[in-house]
Amino acid sequence: MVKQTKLGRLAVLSLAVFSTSTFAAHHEIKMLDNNAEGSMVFEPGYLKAEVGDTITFIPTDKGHWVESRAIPEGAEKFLSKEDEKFTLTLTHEGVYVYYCPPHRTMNMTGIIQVGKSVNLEAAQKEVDKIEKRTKENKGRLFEYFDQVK
Ligand SMILES: [Cu+2]
Repeated sequence: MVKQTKLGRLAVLSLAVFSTSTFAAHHEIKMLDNNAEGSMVFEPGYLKAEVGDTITFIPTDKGHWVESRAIPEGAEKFLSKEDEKFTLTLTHEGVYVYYCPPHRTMNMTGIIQVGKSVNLEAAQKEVDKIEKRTKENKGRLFEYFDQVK
C-alpha cells in the first residue's frame, strides 16, 4: 500500500519535472494594496519557476512597481515603471529577491526561486537587510525565504 503511494508520487513528480523543463511556463504576480496576508503585497510572494519561464507583474492596484535586489550572478537587474505591466524572462538559476520601492518599509517584497538556490547566501543577506529596515508586515519576507529549497 505504502509502496504504491510512493511510486504514484514519484510518477507525478517526474512528470512535473519533465514538463517544466520542456515547456517554458508563464507566471503572473499581482501587485496589491491588500490581500489575506496584509497590506502592500505581491501575490504570490514566493514563486517557484524554471529557467526560460516568464513572469508578468500585474499592476492590479495603483502606486506600485518592482525592483530587483539580490539576483543570481549573470542575471539582469530589473526595474519596472509605476502602474505598468512588466514581463521578465528568467535566464539564470537562483533566488531573486525584489521589492516595491515606495513600499519597501511595509515589506512589499517577494522571492522568485528559479531552479536551484545557487546564490542562497547573498539572498539571505539581502533578506536580512530588508527585514531590518521594514516597519510594517515584519517577518513576511522571512516567511517567503523559508520556502526556498
Ligand atoms: Cu507597492
